[in-house]
Amino acid sequence: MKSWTFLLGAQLRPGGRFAEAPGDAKLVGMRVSVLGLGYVGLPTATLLAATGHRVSGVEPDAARRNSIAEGRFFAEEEALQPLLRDALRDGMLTLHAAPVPAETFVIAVPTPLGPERRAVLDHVWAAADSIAPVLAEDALVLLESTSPVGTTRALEDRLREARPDLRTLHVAYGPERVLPGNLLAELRRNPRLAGGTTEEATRHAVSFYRSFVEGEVTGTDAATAEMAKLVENSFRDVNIAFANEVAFIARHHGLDPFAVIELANRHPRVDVLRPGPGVGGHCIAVDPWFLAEGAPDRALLIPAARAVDAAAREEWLERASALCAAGQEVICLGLTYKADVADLRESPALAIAEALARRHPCRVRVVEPHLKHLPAGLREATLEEALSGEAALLLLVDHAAFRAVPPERLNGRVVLDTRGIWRNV
Ligand code: SAJ
Repeated sequence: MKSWTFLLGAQLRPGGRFAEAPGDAKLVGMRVSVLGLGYVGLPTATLLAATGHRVSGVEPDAARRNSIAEGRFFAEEEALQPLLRDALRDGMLTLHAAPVPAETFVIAVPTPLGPERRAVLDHVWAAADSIAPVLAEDALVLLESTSPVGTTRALEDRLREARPDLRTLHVAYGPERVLPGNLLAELRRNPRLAGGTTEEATRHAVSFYRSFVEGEVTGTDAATAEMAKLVENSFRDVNIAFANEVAFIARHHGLDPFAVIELANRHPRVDVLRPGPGVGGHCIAVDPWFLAEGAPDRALLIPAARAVDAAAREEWLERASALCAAGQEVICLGLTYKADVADLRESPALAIAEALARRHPCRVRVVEPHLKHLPAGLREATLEEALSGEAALLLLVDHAAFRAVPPERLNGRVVLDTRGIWRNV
């Protein structure tokens, strides 16, 4: 039985699914199926359930389903845990290996980068094929996975081909903008886009997001929403690459790049980002290629930015490697892709530490306070060992624990600080 209700006095149109909702009317109590319970899918499913939707979370990986059921998944996302526990306990969120019927389907599956630097959409197509048999008339299908321009339209074509019997189907793109480390708050508060393949689909998608998101929801068409998402992360990638190029040039002149950038940023319209050992995470290092693949001949800056990123990794690897070759032990501080998360996806710190350890197996150890176990092949050191010994220190991640090191403990030590947090010692 359909049981959604509108809040704030809006009317439910008999037989309709999204009545014209006056003002800020909100839709709750809908059956929503979220496909893929990862970084985006799990917080989304949890927030939807907390808002009053009845959510079926679809995750084919049994081990991940179990660890979600036991509250062991994303334990570092502290704000998420109580909401997730409540949603599971109250039965507002149920876990499934395959899709069950629902009014709205949210596809939040991975879209990795393939060997040709093109998006691999296999998981999206598999998700589409899995929901096709359970789609009902008037269903809303939302793609949230980061995807090249045109994917939502292709998704709709695939669903229509599988279900030619459906008269009405609404398909839209609803990109996420969450920052790992603060998933729930970002999901709730960030403004977001919703772009349908038709105006009606856009309207339905906007209503859906307004039902659980506090940030402004802007409607657009599917292709514009797809490209806007790619532009956001490419903008960051290109700007971090610029910061790294500034760092190369500053070091060439014997200058401190962080001091140069700090002073340049005193200009009211300048905001250079921070140089580092390169960009990691599943989004920023990947999405620029999805943007470029749509028009490879027109993408000049994006591949250049990616090349600068590779050069930043290379520079720090070579500098540390030279120390090892001269007989020095090097302790790498940090492995994760950014500060204060336990996430190793596309981490430049991990890539540098692993390459260094492969070259000099006996001379490299690693401190990573956010991981219980280091990846195979890396030898562990404690922060205290790093600070009290003679080894050179390669600071790769600006974790709070490393920021808190008193400057006097680094006196007289050989320090390679990729992040600029110890540069004044
Ligand atoms: N980094 C630098 N210098 C900086 C800022 C970041 O080297 O000045 C590095 C970080 O160390 C890290 C990488 O960039 O390796 C990315 O970190 P991040 O915090 O900038 O972003 P992510 O990957 O955690 O999340 C991004 C966000 N996108 C933008 O800020 C435009 C987030 O809002 C997106 O939702 C997310 O990608 C995503 O899922 O697409």
